Amino acid sequence: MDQCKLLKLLSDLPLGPVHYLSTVDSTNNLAARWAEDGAPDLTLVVADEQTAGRGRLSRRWFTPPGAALAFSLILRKTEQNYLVPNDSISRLTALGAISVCDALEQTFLSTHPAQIKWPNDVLVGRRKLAGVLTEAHWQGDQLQVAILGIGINVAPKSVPSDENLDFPATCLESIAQKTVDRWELLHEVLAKLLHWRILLNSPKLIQAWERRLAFLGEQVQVIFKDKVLFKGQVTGLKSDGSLILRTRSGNVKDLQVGEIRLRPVDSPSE
Ligand code: BT5
Repeated sequence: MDQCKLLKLLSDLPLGPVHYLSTVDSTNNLAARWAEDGAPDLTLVVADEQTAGRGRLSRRWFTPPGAALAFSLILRKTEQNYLVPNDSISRLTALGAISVCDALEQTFLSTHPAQIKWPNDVLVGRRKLAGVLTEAHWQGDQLQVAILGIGINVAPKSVPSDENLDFPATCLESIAQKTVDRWELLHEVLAKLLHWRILLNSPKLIQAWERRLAFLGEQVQVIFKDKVLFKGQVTGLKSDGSLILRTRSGNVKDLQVGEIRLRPVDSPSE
């Protein structure tokens, strides 16, 4: 891939400026710097390799060259396009995760359902295939810009070794059992993102997220700083994207996006 080919590939989509880099520290870092310099809504940064790709809470995201998709989209409040209310930032993460799931199923995985492990992981066959990192930039108490970063494992080389993982991982080619054109997938994910962006503040987004919720009806462990806080059954989502769980004693708890991780109770890693 190169800048010219990428522009051509994405020319039918109403995006902002599109940038391709063969290597970068993190597409989210670069997008954030450009956003600060005024880069417009829907500016896209795509990299073949990230040397310091990031997950949530300073965790690492592994992106070796030639094997994965790593990109960030600048979402800016404009006259035509709004963002989300300040208390609904998790909708932006859902926008990314739902678009990845839809695109996977529409292109290479029509027989393998993709699910969302709340709040930001895309799972196929209960293994992590993609992750979403949303970073919000505020002006006073107003959300002005969000950087939506997406990493998708395509070829087997993109999957980190087990000792670097806190949840089992996989890649698209292992599931699809064939070679995959990652740029075709990029095009489809972006097309889905543009579709769902219009529905960002609609109940439809939460409904689509809930339909794809991993472990729905199952018992999970809620983990905070490597400690199991409690166990509960996943029962759904609230309209702000918080996760609803019912504990064994019948109490209903909501989880806000934060330093929380979920594990199915039967997880071999626990
Ligand atoms: C995420 O964080 O899953 C968000 C990942 C977002 C990556 C994209 S790539 C483009 C953009 N630029 C960036 O710098 N980031 C975004 P989290 O839920 O915190 O998961 C991080 C954890 O996933 C790590 O601690 C590892 O255990 C695991 N991990 C790291 N690399 C992985 C990979 N390639 N596949 C599966 N799991 C991985």
